Amino acid sequence: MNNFSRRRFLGVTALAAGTFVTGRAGASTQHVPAVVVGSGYGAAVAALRLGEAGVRTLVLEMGQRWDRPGPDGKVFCGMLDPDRRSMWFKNRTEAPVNGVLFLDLANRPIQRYAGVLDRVNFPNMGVYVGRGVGGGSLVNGGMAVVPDRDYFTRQFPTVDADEMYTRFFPLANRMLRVNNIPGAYFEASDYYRYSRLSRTLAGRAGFDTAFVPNVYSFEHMAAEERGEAPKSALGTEVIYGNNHGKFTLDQGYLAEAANTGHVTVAALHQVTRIRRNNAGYALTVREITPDGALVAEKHVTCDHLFLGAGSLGSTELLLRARDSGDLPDLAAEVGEGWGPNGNVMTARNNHLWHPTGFRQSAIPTLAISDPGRHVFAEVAPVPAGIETYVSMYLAITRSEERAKFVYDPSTDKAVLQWRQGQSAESLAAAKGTFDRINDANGTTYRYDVFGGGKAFADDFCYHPLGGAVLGKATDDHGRVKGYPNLYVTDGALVPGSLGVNPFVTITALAERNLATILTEDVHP
Ligand code: FAE
Repeated sequence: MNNFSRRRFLGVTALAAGTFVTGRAGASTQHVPAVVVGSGYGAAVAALRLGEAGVRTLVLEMGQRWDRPGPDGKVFCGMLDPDRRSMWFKNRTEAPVNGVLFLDLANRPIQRYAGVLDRVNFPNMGVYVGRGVGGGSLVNGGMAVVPDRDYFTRQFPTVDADEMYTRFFPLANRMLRVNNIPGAYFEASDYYRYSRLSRTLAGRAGFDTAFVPNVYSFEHMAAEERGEAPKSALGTEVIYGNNHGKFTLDQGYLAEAANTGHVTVAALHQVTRIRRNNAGYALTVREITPDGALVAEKHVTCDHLFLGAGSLGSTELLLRARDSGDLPDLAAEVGEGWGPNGNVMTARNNHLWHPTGFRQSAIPTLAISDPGRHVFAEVAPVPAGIETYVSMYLAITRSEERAKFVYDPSTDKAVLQWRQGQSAESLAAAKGTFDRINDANGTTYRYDVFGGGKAFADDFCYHPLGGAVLGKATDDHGRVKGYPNLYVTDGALVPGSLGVNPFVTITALAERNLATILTEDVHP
C-alpha cells in the first residue's frame, strides 16, 4: 500500500490510541505497567513490542499529533512558505540553508507554536530534531541506510553483528517500508537532474556513487510526477513534514502499537522529572496546549520505564535525575560519548552550462562515496523553485571526537560541551573530497548558502548520537546501570558516529534490545 495519505492512516491511530486524561494539576497519580518517553524510532519500537506482549503502555510525547489539517487544508506547511507549524516555539524559522545569492529565501518570522522541527542551540552546535508523535520520522529525509558492518562492529563491539545483519536490520527495513528508487525513474525524471549532475561531476573526480534507500514511496513520487497524486517530495516538502508519500512512524510502528489495544499515546505531554517509586518510577509530566500554555502538571508511576526521548531528551532526563539527586547512583558515563555523526554540509557552484534544475525532489537518493577519506556524501536538493546552479551535500564523516553534556542547575538543562575545533577532522575529510571534485571540474564553493559566509557548515547537525552509550551508561541491552527496569531505547545509545544516517540502526538496535528485555525482565 504505497499511495497513502497522512490523514487516512492517522485517523486509525488517533481512534485506537484513546486519550490519557487525568484532571487538572493536583489530580491523583495514574499508574501504568510501562511508560515510554518520546515517540521517535526507539520509542515506537518499545511501544509496539510492549503492546504486542500485552503490557499496558503509556507513550508520553512532548510534540503534537500531526493529523489535523490547518486552514490551508494541509497538515504540514511547506519549506518555501513556512508558518507557525514549521518550528518548535521560535520567533523565526531556523532552516539550515540561509539563502542563495545572499537572499534570505528560507527563513522568516513565525508565531511561537508547537511546530514540528526544533533546532536546539548549544554554544558551538545546533542540533535539529523532530517534535511530534513520530519524532524525527516526521521531518527527516527518509534515507534508510544500513551501516558498514566493520564500522558497526567497531562502534558496538559487544553486539552480535551476525544477529543484527541477518535478523534485526532486515526487520527494521521491513517495518519501516524501505524502498529503492527505480533506476529508470531516476534517469528520466526532471526532478533528479541535480543528482545526475553531481554523479557526473563526482565521476570525473574518480568517485563512485550509490543509490540511497528511502522510506518515501517512489511509487507515490512517480505518481506525483505524472500528476496523479498530490505533490509532496516534488512539492518541496520535507524538513517541516511531508503531507504525502513518506511512511512515518505514526503510520507504521505507532499505529500498530495502538492497534494492539494496550498502548495509549499522549501528545503534548513532556516528562520533566523521573524519580524512584517503590519498585518502579514516578514521573512528573507537563501537558501544554499547542500555543504553549500549561494545561496541567500530571503525575504518573510505572513498573518499567523506557526512555526514547532521543539523544538530547533521554540524556537530559538522566543527567537531571543524577545531578539533582533523584537518581544519584546513575553511572558517571551518563552524558558522555556524544557526537554529531560527523555531519558537515557544503555547497558548490556549477558552470552555467550545468543547470541543476528549478524542479528538485526534496528526497535525496544518491550518495558520493570517498572510501579513502571515509566520506559518505549525500546529494541534497536545493528546492528553491528557481535555477540556482548550486549543488549541496550532506557529508557524513567518521570521527572519534566526542563531547559530553553537563547539567546546569540554574537553567535546569543539559548543556552540550562541543568545542569548535572538534569538527576540524570531519571538515578536513569533507573538504578533501569536494576539493577534488572542484579541481576535476573547474568549479568552486558557494559562500552564500550557510550562515556566516562559510563554505562548510560544521556547526549544526541532523544526527545527534550518544549521551547514554550502550555498554557504558547502560548494559549491553540498554538497561540503565544502577536502576532496574529503567531503559534507554534511542539514539542516545549510539556512540557518536555511525558513518551513515542513523534511524535504521536506532530501530534495529531497539528491536534487538526489546527482544531480550521482554523475555528476561518484563515476562521472565
Ligand atoms: P527522535 O526521533 O528524535 O524522537 C525523540 C522524541 O522524543 C521526539 O518526538 C521528542 O519530541 C520527544 N521528546 C524529547 N524529550 C521529551 C520529553 N522530555 N518528554 C516527552 N517527549 C520528549 O529519537 N536520519 C536518517 O537515518 N535518515 C535521514 O534521511 C535523516 N534525515 C534527517 C533530517 C532532519 C531534518 C533531521 C532533524 C533528522 C534527520 N535524521 C535522519 C535523523 C533521524 O531523524 C534521527 O536520528 C532519529 O529520529 C532519532 O531517533 P530517536 O529514536 O533517537
